[in-house]
Amino acid sequence: MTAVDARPQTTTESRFPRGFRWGTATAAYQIEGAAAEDGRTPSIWDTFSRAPGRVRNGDTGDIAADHYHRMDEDVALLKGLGVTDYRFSVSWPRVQPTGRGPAVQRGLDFYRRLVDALLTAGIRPVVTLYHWDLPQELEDAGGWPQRDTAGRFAEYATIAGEALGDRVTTWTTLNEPWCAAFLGYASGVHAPGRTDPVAALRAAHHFNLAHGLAVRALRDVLPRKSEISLTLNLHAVRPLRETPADLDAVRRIDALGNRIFLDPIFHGRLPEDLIEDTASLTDWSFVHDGDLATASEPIDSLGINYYSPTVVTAVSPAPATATSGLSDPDPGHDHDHDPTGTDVPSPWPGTEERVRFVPAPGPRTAMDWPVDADGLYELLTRLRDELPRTPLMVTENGAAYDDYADPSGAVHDPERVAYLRAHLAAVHRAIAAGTRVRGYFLWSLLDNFEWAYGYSKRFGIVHVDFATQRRTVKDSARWYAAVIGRGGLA
Ligand code: IFM
Repeated sequence: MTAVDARPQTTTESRFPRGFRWGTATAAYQIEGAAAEDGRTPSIWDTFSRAPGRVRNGDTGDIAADHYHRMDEDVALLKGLGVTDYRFSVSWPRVQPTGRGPAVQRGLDFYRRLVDALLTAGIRPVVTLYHWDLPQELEDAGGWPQRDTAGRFAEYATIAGEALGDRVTTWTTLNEPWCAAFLGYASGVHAPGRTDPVAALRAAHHFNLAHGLAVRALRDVLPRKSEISLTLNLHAVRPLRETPADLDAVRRIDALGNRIFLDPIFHGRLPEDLIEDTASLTDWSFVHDGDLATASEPIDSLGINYYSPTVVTAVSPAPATATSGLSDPDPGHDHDHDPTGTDVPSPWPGTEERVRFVPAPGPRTAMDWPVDADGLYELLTRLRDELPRTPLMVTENGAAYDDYADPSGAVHDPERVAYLRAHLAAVHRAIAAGTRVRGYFLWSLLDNFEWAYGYSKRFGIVHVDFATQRRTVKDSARWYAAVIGRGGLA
């Protein structure tokens, strides 16, 4: 432990820098509902959630938290929290239903109203362009494994930038392309539910390309002071043991989970070890000349989403030795497991024979994800060292617990408060250790549609009764408001 780690968390020492951005985050399909209103057409998540057995309880985002109709109430909640920023995503099929051609003004009007309401409340809007809701027509044309989708995305970025760029200063191109590529196209537990490892690798590359094309498109239409970013769910990967074999397992997962995006976007190259590790699957000839230069178009900051660490061990040819003393294999975390409880293909193409995921120790959230704030500190300080000039934002962090409103109407969620406190302390330690973290966005403002888990997992600091759409502020929301008010942890 370093000297910085050992310092006690007193009130003074846990104050965050002046100007620190305190936010909450949401995503369109998870909260908006109004799935067929004002010209919106189905996205891959509308289709996926309707397919039998794909989403727990057959839940869909048709109504979700009905944010489309309750936007004013939700902005009032944000104002009550005292957040400086609010991160939300624009639904592509709401503003450009077929994924090509002209925009639908009624769809854009919703976001214009939202942005205006936020600005009136003194809250800075932070827009994510892609949080997984690809227009179904583009999936029908091949989806993200198809190169043309990257070009379509740039066109959509232009539409959104032209409509909102006069009032939105912070833009994020993609949210968690790892999940969209590998859970969507390799393990199939996310939309569109395909299980083709090569398609997933192609999708990952086309996300990098789409990001770079969108950065260029946005720079063309946004005012010069605008800030452009992207958000990655980087994996804090640890070896089970400090052996060369386990360290090699870490290297493989780091390549496929982290450097597959970091290297193209920040260095204009693909990791050589990734190309070698996946050589039996693809020769990467879908990467064309100039793609990596496009992907590495300079950006202004990097968003990090962090929930829990990943522990790996090398697969040994002698299973009795490899498994002794270990718990059951963990297929990874962050949605890597199938919520329906059945076996699914690995979301880690090319590593299946070599790497085993191991449950990390410690308490767990309702997602069964381990609570380990040190992983966030590890990621942030790694980025401090590897990308010293890039400001960082924690664009998502939070936890699901089995919350309920008690007879008095209160929602007590002490475990979430403990989780948030530990992770904010980790952010604070990282800042004290010289990491340029500019903001923290709590996931999530509202209980919402948790993808393949449907409404069974509650991440909100505001409870939503999905039968009545009644919002109830949880204890964690009051706690977060107090943290924001004092500018740090007590
Ligand atoms: O709900 C998701 C979000 O959409 C993306 N990041 C992880 C969250 C919790 O699973």
